[in-house]
Amino acid sequence: MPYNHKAIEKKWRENWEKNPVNVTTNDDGSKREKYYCLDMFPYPSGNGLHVGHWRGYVISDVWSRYKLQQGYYIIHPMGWDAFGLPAENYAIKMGVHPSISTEANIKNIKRQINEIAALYDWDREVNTTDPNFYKWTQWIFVKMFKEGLAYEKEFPINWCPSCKTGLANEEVVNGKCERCGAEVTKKNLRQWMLKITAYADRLLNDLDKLDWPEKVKKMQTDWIGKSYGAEVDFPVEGREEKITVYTTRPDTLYGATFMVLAPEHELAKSLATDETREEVEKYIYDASMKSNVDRMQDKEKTGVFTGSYAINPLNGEKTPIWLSDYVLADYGTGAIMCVPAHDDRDFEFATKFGIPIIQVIAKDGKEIENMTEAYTEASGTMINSGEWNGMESSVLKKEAPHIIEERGIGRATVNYKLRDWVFSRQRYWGEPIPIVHCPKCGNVPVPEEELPLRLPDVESYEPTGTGESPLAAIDEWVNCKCPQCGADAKRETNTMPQWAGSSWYFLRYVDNHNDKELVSREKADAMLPVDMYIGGVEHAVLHLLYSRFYTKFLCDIGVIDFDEPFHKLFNQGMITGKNGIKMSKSKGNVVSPDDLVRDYGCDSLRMYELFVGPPELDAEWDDRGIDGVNRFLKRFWNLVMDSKDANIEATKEMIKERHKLAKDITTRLESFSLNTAISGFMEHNNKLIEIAKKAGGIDTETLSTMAVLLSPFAPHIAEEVWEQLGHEGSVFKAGWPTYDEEAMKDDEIQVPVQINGKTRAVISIAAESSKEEAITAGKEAIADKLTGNIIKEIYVPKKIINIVMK
Ligand code: ANZ
Ligand code: ZN
Repeated sequence: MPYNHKAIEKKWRENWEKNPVNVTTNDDGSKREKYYCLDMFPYPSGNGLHVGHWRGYVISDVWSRYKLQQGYYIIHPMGWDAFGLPAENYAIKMGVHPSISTEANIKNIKRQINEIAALYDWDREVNTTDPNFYKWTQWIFVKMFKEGLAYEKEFPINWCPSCKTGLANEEVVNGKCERCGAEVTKKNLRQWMLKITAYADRLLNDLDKLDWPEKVKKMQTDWIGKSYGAEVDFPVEGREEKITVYTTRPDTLYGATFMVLAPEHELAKSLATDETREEVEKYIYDASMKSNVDRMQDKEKTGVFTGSYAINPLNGEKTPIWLSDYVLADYGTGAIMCVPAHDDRDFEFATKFGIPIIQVIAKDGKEIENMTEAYTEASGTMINSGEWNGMESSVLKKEAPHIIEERGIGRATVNYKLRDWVFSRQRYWGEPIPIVHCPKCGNVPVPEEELPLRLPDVESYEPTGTGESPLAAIDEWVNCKCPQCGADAKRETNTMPQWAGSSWYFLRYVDNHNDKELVSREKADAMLPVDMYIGGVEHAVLHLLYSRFYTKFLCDIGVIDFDEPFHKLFNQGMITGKNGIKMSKSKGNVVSPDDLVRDYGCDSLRMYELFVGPPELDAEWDDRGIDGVNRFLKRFWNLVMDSKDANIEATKEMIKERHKLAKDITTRLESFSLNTAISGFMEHNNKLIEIAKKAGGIDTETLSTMAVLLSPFAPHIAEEVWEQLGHEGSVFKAGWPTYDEEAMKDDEIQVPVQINGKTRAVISIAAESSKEEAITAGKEAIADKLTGNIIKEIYVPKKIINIVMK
């Protein structure tokens, strides 16, 4: 009977439908422990899945089934991240309401996902656009509002003119909108903010607890960007106000030869003199049209002198005050002291505008004569620095903030790069922010028992571009009564960002039908947190940081009892088309899994998804490669068919091979080396075929072991083989095979090593050694005697090694 993937896969799909192999709860009284293996849930886009999407889902399914075989009960859910720009843009483009196109897309993708034959427990399915789900997304917001973590602020935010919405810093990549690629600008808008900065230290410190790739931890650490420094107050000549600068290098204070303010700084305009006013105002206006990222980029510095001077509080020097857009308004104090001798940007600026450069740190105490670039190392001896001269700069760097504090000219500070999270979007397709604006009471949250606040239907859901969401146009929705005092009031019309639902969805899976609580404590305690989270590295900062923040908040208010959501994280690499080009519809290089499943079967495609390369690296897709794994499955199948009725008794060789196989697959799985696990199957299968040629077949236990080991990777054929070999019940009830190092040992034999027929040594080698192995070992043993030219090397298996020399 030849291997017929179609028949086998159909048969087992139907069978699993009736008798699910996954144990999804512990309710049966079994003492199984839970294992929660989570995929990053997809956006239901209209393009469907390609072979690149399969990769992550196959990896997570292999891992889930492996854990199932190890005796855990598996929580392996799937759902839909269906709010947000991609779904909405798609809907606008196709001219259908987002809810309709989203539903259709979900249906299609769900069908495709089922083709993977993953253990998904569809009973746990969640959809972020379902009112029963977003009720809790809104509930979390209300809780945050009550705790003072959600607040309103007028703010110059990143604005995408094409998507017509505000964006979080995280959504701006190289000055462009992450979604559509349009140049991002600034717009002053009233925004809802989440105070993620209140959690900065915990988000930083708790990274230590996590079994995550170092790369991702580093990215989060850098994003949070904690630094120690000082604020220094500079009096302004002829004025009352002082300007406070933020610096991480207060040790260089004597070298500060000018000061720069962000163009948005509150004093910027007023520092202008009659001569400079026109130029200053023009500069301020131009800067307002650029994005932060643009401003930070390496390009020629621009700036304008205000005409005013500040006084260096340490030495009383007059320092000119400039405006420049390389200083950001929303970082530190929006004002800096500039030390051109020791900072690249300041050096460039000073050189361009002819400002003096004073070196204050010198390597080996020697002053550089003509500086051509800044000396940026923080090690050296202080010079030109009054009472600090002669000090080691790295020591001073730590002490300076405290000295400044003692002198009363500033204070030591801790600063973070992390900003509060811009949480409102001026779009339709998102969760309405559950706030009522009352003329008397101010901002009042929608009472918790009235949630969900449903997203109303609108006629035109396209963005307005006015800074208001399309919801603002629905009077009967906007006008409402204040929940607190009953006065006429208006609803908030902004919606939440894409990230709102995905920041907590993993909690809901374990109790998705609960209409009383977000998740019951009992279920949360039993099934959370996530043990393994699998997804692309593109979410290293955004989604993973937000999820950690939400989890910590929900822990703080007692909803759950843990404060890190994802114990272990695995980032799979991308599958690319030819020459490493990202697979996308627009590039026309998408490989659809549907045809491959039809021609080779799901099992072959699953295995090939892993075989293409190390799972953590990007891999180029080549359809032809699937032949190789398909051939392996056929050969294994034939071996089973030839052996199953032959009643073969296990030989030592077979037993040895069985244990080696179990060890190889287990260790490769444990180290997540899934591609070499597949090649391991191929090698051992070839070895077994060789053995079978001599012995007339392979014993049932060895073949059964292979079926179990294969079951996480190729579940259908594993089930069929298991049944063909005469076992009752599913292969997934078998349990993961163990192995015994002793049984793997090769038999050793003693062999004489001769030179020209004369025995010179006796060595012990493995009985199964090949000619090559035997001769290499023999030559090693008599290396000092091999002085002439070797003419011939003879190995009489298991008897003699003879080297013929001249
Ligand atoms: C004087 C100085 C001398 C600085 C020196 C650096 C080197 P991090 O580590 O990223 O926090 N800075 C402060 N606020 C800024 C703003 N709003 N926009 C742009 N730059 C700003 O960087 C802190 C340093 O970046 C600060 O220390 C300040 O320049 C600059 F040899 O002050 B420094
Ligand atoms: Zn009111």
